[in-house]
Amino acid sequence: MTTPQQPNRADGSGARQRVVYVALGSNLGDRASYLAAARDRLQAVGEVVAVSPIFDTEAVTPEPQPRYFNQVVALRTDRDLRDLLTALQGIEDALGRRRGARWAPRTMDLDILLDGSTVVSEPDLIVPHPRLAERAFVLVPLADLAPDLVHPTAGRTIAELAAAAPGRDTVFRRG
Ligand code: A4P
Ligand code: MG
Repeated sequence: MTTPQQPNRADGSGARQRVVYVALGSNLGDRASYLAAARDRLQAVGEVVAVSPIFDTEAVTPEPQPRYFNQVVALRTDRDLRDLLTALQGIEDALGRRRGARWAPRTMDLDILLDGSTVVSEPDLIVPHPRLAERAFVLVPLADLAPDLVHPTAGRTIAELAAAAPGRDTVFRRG
């Protein structure tokens, strides 16, 4: 990690509380119910302090797939990113995620999008999410929560990236 996680507790232990943006995606089964169940379970990982609308989005996959419901939440947590990833994978498993082929349809996909200016580049943990800067299905909901946030490696705001993202016209706000 290029930005160390600073302890902030009186005894110097633990990671700092901050807001991490997490993407939720579902394109299998009752998508709205899976999103609701994931939001509920995220409350055990931190405090869900903001929730974007749900967007109905075209699957960005090599072969055609059912449309996704996508949403982004702001999660206030003191978990370090590796613990957070493990917790997110536990929620995916609890919601019936089958880990087959990459990009296969799934009941729930939870991705860590952004953790402030923190940049992590490890084989199994990349933050900001490596495809965040060009994906309308996460940029549009994220722009609803944090338009002025600057992507630490792209150097542009989320609103700018969302406005330029290909496929923006295939992302529809529900309701
Ligand atoms: N991993 C590395 N960095 C992260 C991170 N920041 N957050 C690793 C979460 N995981 C991260 O993920 C594969 C591996 O990525 C994990 O083991 C973890 O260590 P996965 O969820 O098991 O598999 P995946 O989702 O099939 O692969 P991947 O590469 O995460 O796929 P993407 O890029 O997330 O794409 N179209 C629409 N409209 N909406 C969608 O939500 N999602 C995808 C999945 C494709 N098309 C989509 C959507
Ligand atoms: Mg994923």
